[in-house]
Amino acid sequence: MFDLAAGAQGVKVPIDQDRLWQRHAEMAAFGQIPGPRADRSGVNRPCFSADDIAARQLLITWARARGYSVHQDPIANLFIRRAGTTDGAPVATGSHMDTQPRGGRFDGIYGVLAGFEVLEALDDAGIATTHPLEVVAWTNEEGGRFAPGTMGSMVYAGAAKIEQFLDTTDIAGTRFADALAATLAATPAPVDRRFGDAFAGYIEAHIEQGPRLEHAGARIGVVTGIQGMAWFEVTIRGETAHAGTCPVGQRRDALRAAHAAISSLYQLTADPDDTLRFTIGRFVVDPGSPNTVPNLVRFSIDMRHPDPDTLARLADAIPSTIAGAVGPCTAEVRTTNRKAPMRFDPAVIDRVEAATKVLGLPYLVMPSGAGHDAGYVADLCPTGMVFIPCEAGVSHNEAEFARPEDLAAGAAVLASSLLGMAGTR
Ligand code: HGY
Ligand code: MN
Ligand code: MN
Repeated sequence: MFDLAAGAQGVKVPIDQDRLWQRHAEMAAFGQIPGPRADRSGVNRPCFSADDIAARQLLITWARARGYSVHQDPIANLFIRRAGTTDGAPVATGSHMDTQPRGGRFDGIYGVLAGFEVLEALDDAGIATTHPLEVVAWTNEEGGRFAPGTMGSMVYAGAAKIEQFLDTTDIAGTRFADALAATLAATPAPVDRRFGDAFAGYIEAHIEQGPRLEHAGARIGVVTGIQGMAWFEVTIRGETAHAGTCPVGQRRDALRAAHAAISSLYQLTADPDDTLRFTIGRFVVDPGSPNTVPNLVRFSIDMRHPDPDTLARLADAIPSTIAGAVGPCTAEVRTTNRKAPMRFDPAVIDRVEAATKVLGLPYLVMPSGAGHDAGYVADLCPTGMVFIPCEAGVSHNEAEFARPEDLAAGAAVLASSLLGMAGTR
């Protein structure tokens, strides 16, 4: 048990470390893939996959067993509600249940399960809160199947309209709208929540997904904000030709053009300080035949930086850099997501830091390199995040690992911080 000290108006909330660890093991079974060791399998649980739906159904089963109410909104964000002594705006927590294709057992799901553990621990301790508490599982945070990521929190917070995403397709050609309809129908919860319904506050627990906490010997990250990001989808078009007969000088070779464009982009984004993050994670070549000159290449760009001006300058230079490199081919550059660096609410940052201090946990005050749903929820209400370390900072990788005692410590800080917001009798 991880006893919560007086951080939250002196109440003791026993976080059950074993229960929290066991719930992670049960959720990791949905989409399990081999990992570096038998006890460290990875997870491939794309948004709205059968495994994602099964994980949602299991969470709802656990919630119903505790007497919590369960709700969805029209983009299938899932809300688990523990009643308060009043019916005011809930204090919320949560994260996402979908994973990367070669994902880990903690990215996203930890925030959902830590939040759920707080609700259960409050029940076990007989503690009532003034505000209702809600755990939210946000739809499609990762964006691995349907780009961009953070669709659920973006739409809920009003940063995008659901109509923008309905015709998005995955690599198999399935429309987001069709997968969404199937998920809503398969999830035993009424679609009775509206986008933008108020929260009194929101705190998300997440693994750091980087090495800073581990290097600093810290067990908690008090998160100050999230760096900016810009996502693009680039389409380069040429013309198919015979690989054996067509002279190179007469070709409109989309792959050769893509190679030139990407070389120019790596020059544009070279950063001796290694602060900029520039990633081409998806690359598709058509028709993909060894003896046909490619006529189409599609690739993704994920670019991030903590400074808004640097990010904007480089993002604005991407279309012209590509256009100048593709020779006889044509290029289309579509921005699929753009978010400036953001800071969390100072009062929430202070609350998380105070709870961490009371619990006597070594901590680091730090920004987040990874994107999170909290980045959008912050547009709706006072928001913050709690980080825990993950081994060697490894994430978006089957080897992702977090210690049971750190999962519990993060949940204890979360409990104390949420209680401070939700009020107790
Ligand atoms: O990409 C991100 O930053 C998040 O982990 N999905
Ligand atoms: Mn995540
Ligand atoms: Mn992730």
